[in-house]
Amino acid sequence: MSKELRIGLIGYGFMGRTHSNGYKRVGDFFPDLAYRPVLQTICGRTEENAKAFADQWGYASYETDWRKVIARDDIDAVDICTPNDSHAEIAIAAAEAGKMILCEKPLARTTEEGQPMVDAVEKAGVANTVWYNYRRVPAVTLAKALIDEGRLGRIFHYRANFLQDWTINADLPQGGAALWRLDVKAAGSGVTGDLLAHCIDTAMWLNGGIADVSAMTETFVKQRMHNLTGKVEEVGIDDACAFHCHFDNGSLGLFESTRYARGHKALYTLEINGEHASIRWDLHDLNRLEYFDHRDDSVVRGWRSVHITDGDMPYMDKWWVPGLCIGYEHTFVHQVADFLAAVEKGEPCRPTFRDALETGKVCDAVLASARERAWKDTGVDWQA
Ligand code: SOE
Repeated sequence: MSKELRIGLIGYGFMGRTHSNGYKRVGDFFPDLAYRPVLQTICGRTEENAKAFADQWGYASYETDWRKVIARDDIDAVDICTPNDSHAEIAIAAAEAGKMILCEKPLARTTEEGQPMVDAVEKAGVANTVWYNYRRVPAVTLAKALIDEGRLGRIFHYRANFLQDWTINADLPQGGAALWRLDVKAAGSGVTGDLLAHCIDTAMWLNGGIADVSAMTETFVKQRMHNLTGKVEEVGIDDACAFHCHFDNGSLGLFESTRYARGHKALYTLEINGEHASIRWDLHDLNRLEYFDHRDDSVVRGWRSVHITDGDMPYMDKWWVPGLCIGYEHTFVHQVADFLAAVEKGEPCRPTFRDALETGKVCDAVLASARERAWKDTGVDWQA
């Protein structure tokens, strides 16, 4: 008989839905876990919306003040899905109340804001994780295994892009419900904290720490109407960012992200070139991992497109039969499963708050480098 792990979800936007789906599905597909999430309460500021979300997703109750969620004795874990500017306050209060915490990425707007969050969870000794979900795409998880086995040999290059096009319209306002990602006060930064943070998390997981960076950013639309003030205000986020870097292992990195790449909705791609082999992956074709191995016989040497659906691939024994695909939403189910397994074993669920702080250090260095037009050391201390 599994034990209940009662969830208090704070925030009911896009991420509130992806996480809720993870909690709901996990028990059906990972039946051997010792813990079972219970959708205990959902919290949002607008009562009507919080109640509607609770009804739709099957939460037992709703709240309109996150402090009440944290004060409740019947909540074991707090899941933070609010805009970035409230992560720190909620996480620190939750840790002090002894709750486990699952926090949406990025951890915080800056390293300075994130450090007390790390201190709070470590002092309280509570389980914690940050939802960098792309680690849990089976093809990406497999890439990690292939790299760790040494199949690629020495790594020379790491390349990643995350391209979108949803903010090109100059009439799009900033701030408020769905558009807080355009408001620097709420988000902290633009594509750097929102999209490159994903690329940086995956990159350091696969290839180790990033030592220094040189970056450029651009804000293409400099003023937008602010939904909360009704006034036209300066835009403080970066619409596009490109940086290159050195990894601790001596390899070179090249990263680009923008929300102005017409035609690209969420194109996250990565490529790693090693001495023996290379790996490529693309979010739009997420069940495939491309692999080239120079050690193959020359007559058959070439890029292999491996369909990651067989039961011996990461996570895939839990899903369908070989040949049948899974999607974006499954990465959140995997993260919940890994979190529950980690709680059971008393082990950290990576990326922890501390791991996510290191990603934040790279983001801070990228933004500082762009601002000052100079190379910046990141100060990252990456723990494999
Ligand atoms: C932004 O559009 C966004 O929703 C990010 O916030 C997510 O983290 C990313 O996975 C998809 O794009």
